[in-house]
Amino acid sequence: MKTAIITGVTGQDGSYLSEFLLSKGYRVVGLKRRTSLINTDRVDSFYDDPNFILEYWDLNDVGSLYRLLKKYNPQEFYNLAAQSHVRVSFDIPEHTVDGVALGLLRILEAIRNQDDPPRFYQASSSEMYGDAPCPPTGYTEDSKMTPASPYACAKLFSHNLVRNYRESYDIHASSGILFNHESPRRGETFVTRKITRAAARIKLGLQTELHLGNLDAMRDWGYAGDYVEAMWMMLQASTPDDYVISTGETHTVREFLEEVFNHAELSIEKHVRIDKKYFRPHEVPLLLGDSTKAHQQLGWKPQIKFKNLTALMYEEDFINIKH
Ligand code: NAP
Ligand code: F7E
Repeated sequence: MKTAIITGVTGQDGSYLSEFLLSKGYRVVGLKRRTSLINTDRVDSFYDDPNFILEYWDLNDVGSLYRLLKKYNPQEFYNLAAQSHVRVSFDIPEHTVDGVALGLLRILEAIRNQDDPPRFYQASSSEMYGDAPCPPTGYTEDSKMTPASPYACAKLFSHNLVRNYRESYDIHASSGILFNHESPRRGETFVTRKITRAAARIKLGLQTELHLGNLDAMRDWGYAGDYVEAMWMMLQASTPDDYVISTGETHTVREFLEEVFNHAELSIEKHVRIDKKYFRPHEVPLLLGDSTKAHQQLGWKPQIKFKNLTALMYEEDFINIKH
């Protein structure tokens, strides 16, 4: 039986990846930080699976990392933990950068010092492109990157560090440059989930207004369940590499809003207000990814695209809030 360690297991991607690996017969060791309230909602459905183990750890905790690597001797290690909210990274830059950049450095150092280092996956991000000019068919692995937030700067540092460790120490370390991916388990303050949740609550008479920021920003939105499979595929490849994971479609926040509100038969004019507090000091105006390399070399393709994604997120929020 293979063992995989996943950091950030309580997050959106951590929960989908755990389910996926458990279904493939892995033993999954999920690392979570201590919180004052229980935050295992996303892993509750497989919490009792005998092959699923939770351990405490934090991105700044080097000692526990060495102990856990020794205890479980994993074949695969997925680093998904991060303060992942771009807007919040302007408010708490030091915390964000310490976790995303130095946290990753700590993990890579521990891994390269193992007798038999696990294969390693790093959660890189399309935010690393920032406001660099976008080619008509989308950003590729080789496109210029000009990150536009503390979060994105730290992710680019980490992205470069993974390549540096791969080349310097011959470890199997890959980075997935994942474009925005969403699901009913998406954090409630990211724009897609904020919209689907508010639409469901308005429909059910629990809320009257939804306050949003910049509706003109464009994103390449995919489905988290599809994207975690790409992470696993990267670690099964004979050689490590970097891969863009995206749908190849881009839409404005306004289009996402319209799609959901039309589906719910709600009026945007009546319920939506623009609020300056949700604008960012530096916006990333357009993200569009070209995942040709992942398709050709890994055989990966997204299954769920924009229209189905908006409907599935709204429907699940509606059902859960109603009950
Ligand atoms: P998420 O839902 O925000 O989950 C982040 C996870 O990291 C949570 O489990 C969180 O724990 C944990 N975490 C945060 N700070 C930590 C710390 N100091 N020590 C230990 N754990 C910590 O993020 P996601 O959407 O699943 O994304 C997974 C990864 O992919 C992140 O690295 C993100 O930056 C990156 N990424 C995401 C996207 C996307 O569109 N979703 C795109 C590209 C890259 P709590 O549950 O306790 O908060
Ligand atoms: O914003 C605009 C906002 O916070 C998307 C993270 O997973 O994906 C995510 O980062 C767009 C931005 O995601 C609101 O200005 C308008 O242009 O949902 P978001 P993000 O910043 O793209 C990348 C790939 C990651 O790596 C990150 O970890 O929507 N927007 N009004 C709003 N955004 C929010 N959050 N809230 C609003 O009210």
